[in-house]
Parts: sequence; structure tokens; C-alpha cells
Amino acid sequence: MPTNVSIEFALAQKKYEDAKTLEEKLAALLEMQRYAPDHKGAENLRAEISRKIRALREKIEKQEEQRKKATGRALGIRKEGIGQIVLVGMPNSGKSTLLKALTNADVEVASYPFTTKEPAIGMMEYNKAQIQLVEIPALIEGSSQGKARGTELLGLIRNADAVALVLDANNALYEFNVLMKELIKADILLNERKPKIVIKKSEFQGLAIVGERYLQMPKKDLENYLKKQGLHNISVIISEPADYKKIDRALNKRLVYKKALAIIVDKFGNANIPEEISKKMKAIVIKKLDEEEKKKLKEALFKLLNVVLIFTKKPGGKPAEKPMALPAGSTIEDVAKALHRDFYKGLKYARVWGSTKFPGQKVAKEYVVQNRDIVELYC
Ligand SMILES: Nc1nc2c(ncn2[C@@H]2O[C@H](COP(=O)(O)OP(=O)(O)O)[C@@H](O)[C@H]2O)c(=O)[nH]1
Ligand SMILES: [Mg+2]
Repeated sequence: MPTNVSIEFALAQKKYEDAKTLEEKLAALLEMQRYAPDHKGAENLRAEISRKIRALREKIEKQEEQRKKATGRALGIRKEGIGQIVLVGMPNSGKSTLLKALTNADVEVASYPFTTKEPAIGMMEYNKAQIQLVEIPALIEGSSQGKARGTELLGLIRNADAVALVLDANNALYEFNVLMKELIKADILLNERKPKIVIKKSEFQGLAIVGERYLQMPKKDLENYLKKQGLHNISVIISEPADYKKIDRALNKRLVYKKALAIIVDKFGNANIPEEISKKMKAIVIKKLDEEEKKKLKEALFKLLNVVLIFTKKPGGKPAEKPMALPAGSTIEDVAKALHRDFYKGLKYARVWGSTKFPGQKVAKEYVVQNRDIVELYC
């Protein structure tokens, strides 16, 4: 190794040497590559880094395939209701207490850690819809390295629709930081937006970059960056300002993005919400778990799912007992599609009670429905 490397390079190299997982190693190598000396004498070094990156990518892909197979077999809790939210926290934070208070689940609440050794499932009612809550056995520092069945537990989180972090008020910020760190290491990002960058393998030779005007680096540099990683035949479609961090995220196929909130369990009546937490996600302090607090919690948990509940009705009839859940932003046309193919084909207009100015107002197919609307379709 040449001695005239930058401090950034040396630090990245240290990260590489300390890295425990393949993903960490890859991240460190990419950093080394970025800071590698560019003079002629360092050619071998650069080539070696590129070689290592290519080999690691292949290894990660293989590992990923195996993991996928394993997930199909062992992991994943069958989803029920309109969405699955996992309760994630460190030992003794109050997960079981919450699950018990919000659902019909019969779980053990105890003052010693690791009481809950298997995921516990409960169904929470919200406006006649059912939301599945799953208490995940406690995460700890090192879960992402497989400690305390971490790989399996993080797999369950990866599969869920949304995440509620359950934090003990006495230690909220510490617990928050540990959980966030473990989740990030497991490639689970909370409340982050997926970059609007699509990277696809291409059947054609060469790199095609679309959306060059969004690049925050010279196009040539990005091309070199990708080529050095062994990515020669790909197309990159960029639809928003993009720096290397965003490009790396788009390249990392293992990343998942989840909506999240924090529930701070205040056992001694002295909780405040640390700014570091509220900057990242909505945080709710729970003191007594009375009806009012439960209502607030249910509302916030429902919001995480980003769906609207729609009650359909037949002309002249009563609204359906149970609502249907559709992605937020759905239209009358989507309601019809979800209900029945025939409705969708013959749809003319609808009447809506709830979000419209007048009860039973006539609306067109393109009308965007809101939560708890009652909808009558006309074919
Ligand atoms: N005072 C008080 N104690 C709580 C509250 N929530 C949980 N605890 C206590 O904290 C301990 C751990 O609770 P548990 O729900 O089993 O935590 P888990 O390990 O995260 O499932 C138990 O002794 C609970 O009684 C709360 O809201 N107020
Ligand atoms: Mg528990």
C-alpha cells in the first residue's frame, strides 16, 4: 500500500478492516474507492479495490438469494387485517403492555427483560377495520449482527407494513439511537424517502444516464464510479437532485423504507420528547394508557399505514358494516376496481357522504376519496 493516502482514505480503510458484515465491508470499500489516490503509482491499489467491490457484490447477491429462500420458509408472519405494524423496542420498554392494551392479545407483562421470546400478535380495531400489531422480541445492540436472534427479528420488521418504536421514557434517546443504528445496519430505513432513481440492468452495452441535469457531480465521475463497481451495462434514470449518497441508496437493493412513529412509555410521569426523536418521526408520550391515550395511539398507528377506509353502500341500502382499505390518494375508480370488475367496467359516477361539500354529492370517477367516506357507485 502506498503511504501517500488521504486521511479520508485511511479512515475508510480502517472501517473496512473493522467491518463485520458484507454490507459494511462494501460500504467501506466504496468510500475507499472515492478517496483513493488518483496518481499513476496507485493504479494497483485502485484496481484491487475495484476487484474487491465486484467480488463483494456477487457475494452479497448470493447471500441475498439464500436469505430470500430462507425468508420464504421460516420468517414472516401471515398478515391479517388492513395492515401489519410491528412494535419494536429494547427489553422492558413496554411493548407487551401496549399490545395488551390495544388488542385482544394475551401476553405476559413482566419486569424482567426478554419475557417475550416469540413474536406476539394481536388485532386492534380501528373504525371497524382490523390492524395487526406484532410485538417483536426485544432488539439489543448487536441484533444486526445476529445477536439474540437478531437476523430473524429484523427479518420480521423488514416484512411489516410499518414500525412503532416503543421507548422507555427514562432512556428514550439512548434506546432510540440503538434501535435506529441496528435498523440501519439491517438496511431498514425509517421515515426516509426512497430516492427517485431507478437503476436497471440493461441488455445494451454501456451506461445510459437519463436525467443528467439532476446530477450533483460531473456525469463522467458518476460513470467512472459505476464502472469501478463493475456496473458496465446499466441504465440509470434520475428524477430528482442526486448526490453520491442517493446513488448508493438506489444501488443498494436490500434497503427497505418504512413509515414509523415513536411511543414513549412514561412510567414515572416525567417524560419529554427529545428533539432528536421528534425531528425524525411523530412521537407520542403514554402515561396512563386510558381511553383517551389509546384513541390517540390508534389514530397515529392507523396513519402509518397510509390508507383510507371506505364504506360502500348500495343505492337505498345501508353502508357496509366493514370498511375496505385503499391506498391514500385512491379515486372512485379505484373503489370500483377493488369492489368488483363489473363495477369498474360499467362505472358512471358515484355519490359520496363525508368528504364532499354536500352529503350524497355526485362525483366523477376521478374524485379522490378520503378516510371514512361512504360511497355509492352507479353503473
Ligand atoms: N408504571 C408503568 N409501568 C409500565 C408501563 N408500561 C410498562 N410498564 C412496566 O414495565 C415493565 C416491562 O413491561 P413490558 O410491557 O413487559 O415490556 P416489554 O419487555 O417491552 O414487553 C413491566 O414491569 C411493566 O409493568 C407504564 O405505562 N407505566
Ligand atoms: Mg414483552
